[in-house]
Amino acid sequence: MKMRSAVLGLCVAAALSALPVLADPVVYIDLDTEAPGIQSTRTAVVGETFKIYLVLTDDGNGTGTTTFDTVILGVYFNDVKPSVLGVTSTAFPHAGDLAANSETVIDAFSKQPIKPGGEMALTSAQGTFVTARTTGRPYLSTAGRAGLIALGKPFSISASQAPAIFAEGKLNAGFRSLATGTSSIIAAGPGGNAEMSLNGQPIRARLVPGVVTVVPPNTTVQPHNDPANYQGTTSPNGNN
Ligand SMILES: [Ca+2]
Repeated sequence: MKMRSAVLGLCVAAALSALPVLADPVVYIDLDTEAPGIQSTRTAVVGETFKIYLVLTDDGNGTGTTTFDTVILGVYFNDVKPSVLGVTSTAFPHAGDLAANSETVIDAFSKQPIKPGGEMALTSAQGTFVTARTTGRPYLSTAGRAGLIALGKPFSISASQAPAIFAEGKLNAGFRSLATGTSSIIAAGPGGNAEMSLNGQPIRARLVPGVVTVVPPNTTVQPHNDPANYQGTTSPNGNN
């Protein structure tokens, strides 16, 4: 019996190693659009409004390049309690430099051509909440979903390129008065769908949330450009 399971294990291992190793796209939330690099944490005082970037990278696994013709992301937050973060219904996201990654890019919902900086159509993501993959808690709020489609040549991101900004959005801290607390923010394919696709084939991404701590008014907040938060920086003093 032991021998049989060992042989079976070898067969499974051989079958797994024969599978193509796919590139591994990653979706980050950059919580500080002013500071270079990706900041995954920040502190905000009640009433503060701040911008975020939804950033796509490829972590270099497998082929090291991800090609896709469609990307649709919903933004979700308030996984600990309601109203720590909120959005203004009149604040629409703007397309990032990914909109220039292919010759002809259209908004996934308005179907209109779009360039970097262009206002994106925002579609309700109500009823498509996702559960935080890391904590198992459901997200209570959503900013809606937006998307880009490349006509012709697909989008391409690789580990050797700078991270591509999908969109810039805006969030309010302490959406109801004195809603202090913590919230993670995640960008994910809505309704359990994949984040991207190519010719209709779904491509799942690894999702890295940003974590915001909302503190009472008149709290002194340290600058957000703490080098320890830089992606890829391991030295706490940022000297490496
Ligand atoms: Ca940044």
